[in-house]
Amino acid sequence: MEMEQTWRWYGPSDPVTLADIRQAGATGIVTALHEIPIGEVWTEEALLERKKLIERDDKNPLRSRGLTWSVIESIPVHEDIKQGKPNRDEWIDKYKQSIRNVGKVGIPVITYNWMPVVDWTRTNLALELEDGARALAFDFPEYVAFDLYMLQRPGAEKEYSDEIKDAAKARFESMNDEERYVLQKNIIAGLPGGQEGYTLDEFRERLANYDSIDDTKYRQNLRYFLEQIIPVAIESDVRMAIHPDDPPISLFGLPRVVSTEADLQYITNIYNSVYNGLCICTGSLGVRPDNDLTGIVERLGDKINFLHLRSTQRDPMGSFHEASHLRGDVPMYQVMVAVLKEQKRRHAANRRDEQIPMRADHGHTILDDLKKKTNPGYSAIGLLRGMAELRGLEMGILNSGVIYNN
Ligand code: DNO
Repeated sequence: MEMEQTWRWYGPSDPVTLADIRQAGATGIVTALHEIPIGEVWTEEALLERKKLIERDDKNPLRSRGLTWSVIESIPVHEDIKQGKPNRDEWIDKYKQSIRNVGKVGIPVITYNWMPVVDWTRTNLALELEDGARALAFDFPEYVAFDLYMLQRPGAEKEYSDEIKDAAKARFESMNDEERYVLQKNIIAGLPGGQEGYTLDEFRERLANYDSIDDTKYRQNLRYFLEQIIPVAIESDVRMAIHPDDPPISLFGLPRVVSTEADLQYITNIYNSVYNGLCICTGSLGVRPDNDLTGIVERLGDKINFLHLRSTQRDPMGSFHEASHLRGDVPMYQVMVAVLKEQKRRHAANRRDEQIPMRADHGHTILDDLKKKTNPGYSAIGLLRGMAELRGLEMGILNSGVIYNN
């Protein structure tokens, strides 16, 4: 059985249309009600309306378009819950209500993340590769340059080696004002699908909220949240999928607790249920050489509710850029074999969630899209290339006998 092929759609304002997605061959839509402020309840009406828009034919609403809203990515978690503030229960109650409403309209999976203050983070949204394609990148010395010279975070210089600090200084000095502004914007102004953006001062204030929250405390806050919401997810038949930290290292001295296999084990053990599951993002986890991606899929496979397939290419300074889907440091063949074996196990166990939703994540900007305005990482042609490659790899594996004859 093939995985369920899905595509992230940013809603009615996405330059990539539902008709485009259909032509790309996806059958599942991954989206969110991005217009709802973080923390507020997603009502049944708003969910249903969006679901109809996705699933029904534009011209003949009695007909299906051939797409299903299969995954919500994401319902963001309010900062007061993450920080464990005294009023967190009020926000948790709203989150529970959203889960119930999602269950009522029949969307099976909710993705969320537990990254403090910033969602996914990059320094460069258009790194030019040798073939002229543009890729998302995280340049560690540039990030350190921002931290030390623009944010001027107290105590930051103690956290980096001399080698990195020298590289950061050289980088900063070589940049003009415009380049510095773009760097700041890329890091804190918010990327598509992420949290809201900040000015430098707002960002400093947000960071200060975490002055007394270390990894241990932050993990306890996650435990508290999961102990509250997972029973509701079970009742509502909605499987939760936590997305790993991207990148999987501490940024700005903030706590980071969803970066390694041990972190994922800890989380799945908090409440041992498929409803307390994972979104395995190979590109995020793959930035750490100590993450054994194939092993993670083998050992935690039964908890995978969603897959982001993409690859990253690391360098020795701690930087990385997004590679094409079958290149880079992610062993995509082995990962996919492990995923397909997991689906086989689910089939044998008569699990309803045998077919795991996957999406090609973060394509390169290529061809005509280089001339268009696109959402960074989400231009149609690059994602189409990624998805086509992944689909071919999957078909090759399924027909090779590796999964079903051994
Ligand atoms: C980036 C995405 C993230 C992800 C959230 C999940 O492309 O992978 O923004 O959607 O972190 O909550």
